[in-house]
Amino acid sequence: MLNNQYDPKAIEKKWQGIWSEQKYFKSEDASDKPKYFCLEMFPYPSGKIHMGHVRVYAIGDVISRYKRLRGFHLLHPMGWDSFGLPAENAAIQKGIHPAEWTLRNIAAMREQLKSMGLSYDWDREVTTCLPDYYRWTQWFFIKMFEKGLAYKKKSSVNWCPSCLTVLANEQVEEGKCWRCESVVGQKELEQWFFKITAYAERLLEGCERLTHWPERVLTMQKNWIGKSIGAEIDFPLEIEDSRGALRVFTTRPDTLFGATFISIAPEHPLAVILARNTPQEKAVGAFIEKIKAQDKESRTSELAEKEGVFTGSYAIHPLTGWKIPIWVANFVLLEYGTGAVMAVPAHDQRDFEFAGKYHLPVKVVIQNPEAALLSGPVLGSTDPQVGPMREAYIAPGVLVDSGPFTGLPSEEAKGKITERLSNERKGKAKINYRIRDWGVSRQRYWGTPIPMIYCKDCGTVPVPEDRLPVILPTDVPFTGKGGSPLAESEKFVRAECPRCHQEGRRETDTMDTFVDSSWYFLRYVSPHATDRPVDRKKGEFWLPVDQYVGGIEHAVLHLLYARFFTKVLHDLEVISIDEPFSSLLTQGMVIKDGAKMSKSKGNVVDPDYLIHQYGADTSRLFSLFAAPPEKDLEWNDQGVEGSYRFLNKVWNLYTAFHEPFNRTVSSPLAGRAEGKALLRKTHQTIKKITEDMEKDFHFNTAVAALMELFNTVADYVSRPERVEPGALKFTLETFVLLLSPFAPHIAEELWESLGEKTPIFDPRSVRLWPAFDPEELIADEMVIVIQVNGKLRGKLQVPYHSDGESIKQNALNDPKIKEWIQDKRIHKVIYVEKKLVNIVAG
Ligand code: ANZ
Ligand code: ZN
Repeated sequence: MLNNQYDPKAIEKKWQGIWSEQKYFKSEDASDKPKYFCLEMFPYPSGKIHMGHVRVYAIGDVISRYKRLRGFHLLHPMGWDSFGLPAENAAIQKGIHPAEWTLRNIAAMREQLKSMGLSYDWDREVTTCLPDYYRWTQWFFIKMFEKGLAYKKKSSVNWCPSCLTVLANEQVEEGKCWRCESVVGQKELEQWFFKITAYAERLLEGCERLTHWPERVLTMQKNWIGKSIGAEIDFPLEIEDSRGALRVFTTRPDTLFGATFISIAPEHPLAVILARNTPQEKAVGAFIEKIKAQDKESRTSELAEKEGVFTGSYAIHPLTGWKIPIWVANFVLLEYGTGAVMAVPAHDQRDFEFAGKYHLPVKVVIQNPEAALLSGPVLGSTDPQVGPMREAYIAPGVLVDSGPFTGLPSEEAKGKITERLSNERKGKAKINYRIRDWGVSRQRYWGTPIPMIYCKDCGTVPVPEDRLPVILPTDVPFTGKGGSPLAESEKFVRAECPRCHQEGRRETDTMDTFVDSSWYFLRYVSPHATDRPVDRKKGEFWLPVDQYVGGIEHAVLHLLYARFFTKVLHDLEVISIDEPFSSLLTQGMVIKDGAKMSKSKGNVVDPDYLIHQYGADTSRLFSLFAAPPEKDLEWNDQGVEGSYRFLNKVWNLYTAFHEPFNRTVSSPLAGRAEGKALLRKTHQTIKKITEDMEKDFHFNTAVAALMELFNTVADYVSRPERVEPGALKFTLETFVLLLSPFAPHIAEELWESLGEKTPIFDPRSVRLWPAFDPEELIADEMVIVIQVNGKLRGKLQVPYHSDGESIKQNALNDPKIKEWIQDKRIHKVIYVEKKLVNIVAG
């Protein structure tokens, strides 16, 4: 018997209790059913879930529950991305130890997630800050070190003066720290790097196989990897006691004859040397100092003012022998290509602006064959103005003024010129990648310690496997000042060299938290394995992740790093897959009053309040109904009220009508037209929702279809005398099953009220998702249009399965049609299947 009043609190508590006590969502590592690994990006344990979490976890839960009902064997786990800055900041500000702060937050958030009724296998929980997990993060680090994929080098790093830490390029947004928004500076440090560049080509190739990833994400990944096909060209130097050459990288060797100067990066080692003993020496020194103080992002942005200074020296053009001035320019990066560029102002916009500013010559070497001739002053001209060109001509075209290559199409000339340079040993074809190695050192406490020991005789020695994990010490003061906090712990720093046993020093940097999250999804496969990170056999059963759900903000970094790790671990034979996520869904943000919900904007809605006030089912239903998953969700109080009202109406209808179902149900289920129409609507809804779920997860239209079906039922039962119990029972059962992935608690309760003994999500129940009967989708009758000489003259209602001949006869015998054709000869009667009859008469 159902209560008269919908009481989400009571129902949700009851079903969450049953699910967890009877371990409905525990995943065994084998099954006859096909497996399905559904995963949402795990949260950082900040202390409280927010609406963004509600949204992403509701999406993942609907997919998981739907797949369960479709007969899949699910893995749906949850964990905590629990190393990171906020814990340490809390330690500095509030004096709580990061471990305590983090574990307390995890406990609170676990309860919140449980109150949403998410179908997780909580026995597989993974927590990256615990030694049983980070021990394997350290193990991977050592394996990568042994393979030459982890190495140390001195490099200029982004330094946040407020967080006092190194930031990865990706953590710098418009020159500011991604977390605290302080302006980022530069600092030289010895740093650990992962050689992701060694995997650039495979990461790029892999994109082709990711056919179930959003195009937008793939484009961002490809751009980040940034493959450029071109050439390296040597420009001999014209300075005393140097017979060397300045090497440039270009993607446009076809424009070689238009190179009128060379630009090098301010950090380029030749910058100072070239200026030495020239009148430019002082100016170059000052310029370099000025640029070094700026951060790279803003310096090289397209909008940044192009600036530079002449070095006082020249290089020789490799094919024409011309003398070409060498400049230092702010937009040239040392880390990319060779750190030097042959400037072709006529065909490169940055060079064009630079030439305009410093009155450098512009020489056109590519003409658009379809347009008026471009003209710019030629090299050596006394008129240094940029001429009639308003911007660089960057499109392909035909070569002019290019010696023996004049007249060639530019695409063809790229190869020809490269070939010639190559033959003369003045250059060669070259592929460059924009992606840089991944700097993983952090001068922070709350992260995975890097398991390395420095010995004055043996050098850099990894901690032996059987001595892992290197445990984070607890005797570290949190002042928020200075370098690595671990360096403050004497006990930690002093360590015996594993090779020669004399005293050495431990590495005191910890790893970027992106390292932790680069393999957590693999750990869910065998979360308790103590002798290996991932059980390979179990991995073969569960991997890859079939569906990954998370925010678009992770489109580049997390996803790229996770793909990189997967490939490395594949090569180490830890796992057999080499792409981690078969299908990716990137959900939109939750917006309120036109801005992303955030504490700083003061526009947050607390999920606790929502769940307390309306229940988990309403919260889930609202967040799934309000927008398609990949679009932003605009918060709206009425929407929540609406979802709540809907569930109340559903409840009330079932309370009123669960009586008749106890009667035996006859077959066929319906004899009357109304009953047949109800069954038809039910089958159509099954079809619609199944398609929405299968295709791009259109949960919002699926919920809309459910609401429509509900209205049809409500209308049907409004006149009890016409209700046929069979038809109603079928529809009410179906409706509950269709509702169950979205609002699982109320669905279980209603299912029980229908007299069902096995709960919907009981793993022992057989496949439950309803199937539609194609026959039932069809109406009994159909309407056929009758035309006479192509003009609409009447309509015919006939049984759906009528044959063409009898329809034609019916049309000819129709009294209205008879009037139109009475004095005419019938030439032809055409029947268009299930649509129309056309009578040709005259
Ligand atoms: C001559 C040229 C002529 C270029 C032309 C472009 C157009 P992507 O596609 O990003 O690889 N370049 C090379 N190294 C650079 C560096 N370290 N810093 C800044 N710019 C650099 O771009 C390659 C092009 O960017 C190269 O081709 C070079 O300019 C410039 F009509 O060479 B080009
Ligand atoms: Zn040693």
